[in-house]
Amino acid sequence: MGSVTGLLAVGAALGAAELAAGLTGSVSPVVAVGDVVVDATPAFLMEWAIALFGTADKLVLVSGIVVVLFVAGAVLGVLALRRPALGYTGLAVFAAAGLAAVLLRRADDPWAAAPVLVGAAAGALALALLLRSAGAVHGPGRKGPRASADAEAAHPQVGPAEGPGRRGFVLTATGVLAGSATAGAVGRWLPDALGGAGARSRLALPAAAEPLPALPAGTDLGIPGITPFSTPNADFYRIDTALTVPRLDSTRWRLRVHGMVDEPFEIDMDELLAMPLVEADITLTCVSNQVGGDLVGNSRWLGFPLADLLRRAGVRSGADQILSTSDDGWTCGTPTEVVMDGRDALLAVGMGGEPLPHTHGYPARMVVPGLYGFVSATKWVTDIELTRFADEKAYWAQRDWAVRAPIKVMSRVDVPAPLGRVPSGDVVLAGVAWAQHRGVDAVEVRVDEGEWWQADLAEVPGIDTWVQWVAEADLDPGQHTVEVRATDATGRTQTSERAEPIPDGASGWHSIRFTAE
Ligand SMILES: Nc1nc2c(c(=O)[nH]1)N[C@H]1C(S)=C(S)[C@@H](COP(=O)(O)O)O[C@H]1N2
Ligand SMILES: [Mo]
Repeated sequence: MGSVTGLLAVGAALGAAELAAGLTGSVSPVVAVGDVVVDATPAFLMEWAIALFGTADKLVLVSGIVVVLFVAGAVLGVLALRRPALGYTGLAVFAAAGLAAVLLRRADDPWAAAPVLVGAAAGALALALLLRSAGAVHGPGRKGPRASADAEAAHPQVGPAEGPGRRGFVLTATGVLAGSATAGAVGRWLPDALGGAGARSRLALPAAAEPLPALPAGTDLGIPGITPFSTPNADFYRIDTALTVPRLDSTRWRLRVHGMVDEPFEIDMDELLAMPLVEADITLTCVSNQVGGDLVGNSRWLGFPLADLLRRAGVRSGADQILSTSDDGWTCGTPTEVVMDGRDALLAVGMGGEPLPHTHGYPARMVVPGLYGFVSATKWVTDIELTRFADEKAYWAQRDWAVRAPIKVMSRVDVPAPLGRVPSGDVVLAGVAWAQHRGVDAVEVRVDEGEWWQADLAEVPGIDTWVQWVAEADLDPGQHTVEVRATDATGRTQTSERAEPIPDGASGWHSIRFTAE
């Protein structure tokens, strides 16, 4: 009964905290604790967790925290049955830890403490109610065997071990459980359901002041199994450190531009959407993408040129780093000169003809062609500070990743599929290659380490996207290996030298084995 009491008190605290977080639009304490754990975890442990759990690492962490809380709750509940003060003290200790975590992460949010305080109060209330009704069974007012017998006589359906006290406890427990589950569910669902004017579904994006022409015919070769030129939003890879997807309200969103500038300023979404927006086709790539990996995607982005935004603030000389920060506290350092050199670096609001999906940074993110995402593509961006690389280090730079990270020229075989089986004779080889903001000049393939020959390239709208390639080989039945390498427009050919993603991106040739039959 003690462990049930403890479990339910923890459940009540978590449910009420989620409800309060949903109502106030502030961070869930469990997520805040998770963020602090992630921040405090040494890089090697993080990499191990990511290697082990992949993109499920966040779910594993949040579940882990919840399990720890419940186990602690069960133990405290047993103790509380003897000494209630122990139960309340335990609750207070966890509340203090939660409070520390949310204040560490969200010192600027006036509501940050509310979920923890409401949760602690609900936990204490549940504990008091449950201890009282448990006390009716075990405590000083314990009913003797006679009372049970009486109860049995009055309510024959109640088993011999049951009594009015125990039934009271079961009723209280059921009530607490139902209340916490409802509070938790409503808290999670509330932000979306309430979703007023700032909800993603309500955001009407203006057309671009300078719309791009439609993609040239022939960007897609239409080969079965090849990566489509335009990645649908739903299939776009997602990489970030956020434990739960931030779901921002566009009417509350603000971007502050400050630091080494003449005129710091803030803009909101209405102002941003009233400015002349542009479109750009840009392929995004993650530095963690392995050779042959799929952490790369292409979209048509809608946004305001970052360079114009910075010009409005007036960048002071010496400010070589644009340090951007997301709503959830992630930071990113981008070379100022890259953003100012004329390329289509955007403060983006649209992706693939829609507002940015929540997973991809709604309501606004950065997109800079030619740089890996970790040094350029801040999602849920709320702060841009002009600073010096020598003065401030962004999130991944603090964890031994590169400070400057242009995307390496890379190519991938999509067709045939790895270890696939194809009819012998004329075999189609196809895939994609990228060298953003330089452009791909050539793609070569070779089979079974024979001579290299040139693949045909599809059309591209510019130098900031990937390109599809295709080649044909006449192959006898048997096992074959195909390798691919690209050359960018500066004449640099992809190196065969294998490098791991850390610190500045993987290198090496992609090869796959398949069988012709
Ligand atoms: N707020 C925030 N933005 C972020 C990140 C992050 O962890 N947090 N990760 C970056 C990295 S490493 C990459 S590769 C891109 C991925 O963008 P996508 O998830 O839209 O594909 O987002 C970048 N922007
Ligand atoms: Mo990334």
